[in-house]
Amino acid sequence: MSNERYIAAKQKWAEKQTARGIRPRTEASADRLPPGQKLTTGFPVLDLGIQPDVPLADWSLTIDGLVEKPARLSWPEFNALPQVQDTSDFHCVTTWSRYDCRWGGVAFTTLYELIRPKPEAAFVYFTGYDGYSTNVPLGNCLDDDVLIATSFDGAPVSREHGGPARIIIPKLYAWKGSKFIKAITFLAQDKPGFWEVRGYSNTADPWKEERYS
Ligand SMILES: Nc1nc2c(c(=O)[nH]1)N[C@H]1C(S)=C(S)[C@@H](COP(=O)(O)O)O[C@H]1N2
Ligand SMILES: [Mo]
Repeated sequence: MSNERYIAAKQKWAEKQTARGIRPRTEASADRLPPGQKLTTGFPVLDLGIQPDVPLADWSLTIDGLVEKPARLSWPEFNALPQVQDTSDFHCVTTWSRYDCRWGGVAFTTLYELIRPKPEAAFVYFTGYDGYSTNVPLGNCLDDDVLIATSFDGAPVSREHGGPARIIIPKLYAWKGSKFIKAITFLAQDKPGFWEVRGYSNTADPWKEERYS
């Protein structure tokens, strides 16, 4: 991970913050729906048949692997980190997309600063309380719209949608964002997650229709 890329991400983030979380859309709507997707106004639920009940008193987020300062944050500690809001579109590989999801929580870059990945860290492995996992290159995680979300449309993220906290990576298909997030591990080598070992694309770019490999 080059420092340059990190600084560029931080700069974009700072620019956006001046707009106080309001993100004007300049693209024509025709450019907004990735190929093969259909717009939905509902919010379908996709999970492994398990929606774990994690009482806030028992919740923690572990950040470990190739980092200078591993952390295990309690719910109050996590929520004391700087909070951000971001509105983004959500694309599920099963062909539905939902526009203008209003997420609030902690920017991935905030965690990055807190735990300081070692130079050899190049991949991030996410684990959920339901046993789910997924893998993403570190570079994708440093985009200004990536966050650990605790609110959706101004209310706490519901259990069915991955509460207490879930990962949002808008530029990738939604399976790359773990619901019920439990641990974030920094790795030197890529390690395929739950769907990635079951034939889903490793890269998951909706604009390139990287659905299955
Ligand atoms: N922990 C966990 N995260 C997950 C999943 C899951 O089954 N477990 N499903 C993924 C898939 S395939 C999608 S499309 C989205 C669905 O999020 P939603 O249920 O809030 O629509 O979560 C992703 N993250
Ligand atoms: Mo999905």
